[in-house]
Amino acid sequence: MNTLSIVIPALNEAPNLATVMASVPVDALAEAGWQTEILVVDNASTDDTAEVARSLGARVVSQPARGYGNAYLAGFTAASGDVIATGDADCTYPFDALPQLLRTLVEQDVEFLTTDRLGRENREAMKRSHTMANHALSALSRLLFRNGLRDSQSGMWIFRRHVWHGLDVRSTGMAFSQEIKNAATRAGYRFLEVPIEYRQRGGEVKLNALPDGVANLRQLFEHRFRRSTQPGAEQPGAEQPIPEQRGAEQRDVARPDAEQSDPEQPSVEQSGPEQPGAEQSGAGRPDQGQVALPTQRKFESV
Ligand SMILES: Nc1nc2c(ncn2[C@@H]2O[C@H](COP(=O)(O)OP(=O)(O)OP(=O)(O)O)[C@@H](O)[C@H]2O)c(=O)[nH]1
Ligand SMILES: [Mg+2]
Repeated sequence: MNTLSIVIPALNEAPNLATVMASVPVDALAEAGWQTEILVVDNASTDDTAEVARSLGARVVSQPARGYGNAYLAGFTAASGDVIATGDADCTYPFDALPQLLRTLVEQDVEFLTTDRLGRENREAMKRSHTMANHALSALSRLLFRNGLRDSQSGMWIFRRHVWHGLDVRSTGMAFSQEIKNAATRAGYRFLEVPIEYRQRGGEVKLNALPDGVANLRQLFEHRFRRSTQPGAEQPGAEQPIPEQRGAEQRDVARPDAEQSDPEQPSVEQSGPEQPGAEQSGAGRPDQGQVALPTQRKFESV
C-alpha cells in the first residue's frame, strides 16, 4: 500500500473543518491503493480548531509560531507518508480530486505536482483584487524563475517526500507557497501544473493582502538571487543528473471524482486514522533556470 499524508494548515478554522475533512475521499483513496493520514496543523488558533480536528479523526500538529510557512514546516516534519498533499482548511481546495491528482502524479512520473486555480471557470470563487494580485505575482515569478507556472500562489501541491528533503525553503509566512514551487522547479525535480476547481472560502479571511503581497515580492527577488547555504539543496548547477523536464499547464480542470509541550516547539499528537507512501522515482536534480516544456497530455476530468 502506498502512503499519503494530507497536511492542512489551520488558523481559527474550526467551523470549516467538518466540511474539509468530509471532502477527503479516504475510501476511494484506499481503493486506489493509498493509505491516508490527515494532519491538521493548529497554528495557535484561539478557537477550538485542535479539538474539532481531533474529534473528526485528524492527527493534530501544534505549531505555536504563527505563519502559513511555519505551519507547513511543522506539518511536513510530522508527516509520515511517502507522498504529501496539501490544501487550506477553508473549503476552497478540492480534496475530493485527490484520487485523480495522484493518478496523474504516478502515471506521469511526476515528483512535484502543483495546481492552477486561475482558470476562468473559478472566477466567482476568488475576489477580483486577489485574482489580479495572483496573476501579477505569478507573472513576475515566471519571469524570474522561468518555470512556466501559471499560479504561483496555489496552496495545493502533491509531492514525493524526497523532494521536500532536497529543498531549501525558508519562508515562514504566505511566501512559502511560491517558494516551495520555485525551489522544486529550480532544483530540477520533475514537475507538472494541473488546473483545479477552486471554491469559495468558508469563514473569515486570514490573509493580510497588502503586507503579504509585499512580503511575496521581496521573497521572489531574495530567492532568485540567493546563494544557497545548504549543500545539495536547490544548488544551481550542482553535479546531479538532469531529469527529463515536465511542464506546467494542463488545461481541463481537475474536479472531484463523482464516484468515487514546549510552547515554542511544534508538537504532534497521534489520533484517528492510519499512517500513509508511494513509490518513488529517483530525485533528479538541479539545473538552474531550465524552462519546463508544457506537456501535451490532457488531464482527465470527470
Ligand atoms: N493567513 C494565514 N493563514 C494561516 C496561518 N496559519 C495557518 N493558516 C492557514 O493557512 C491557510 C491559508 O490561509 P488563507 O487565509 O486561506 O489564505 P489564502 O488562501 O491566501 O486567502 P483566501 O483567499 O482568503 O483563502 C488557511 O487554512 C489558514 O487557516 C497564518 O498565520 N496566516
Ligand atoms: Mg485559503
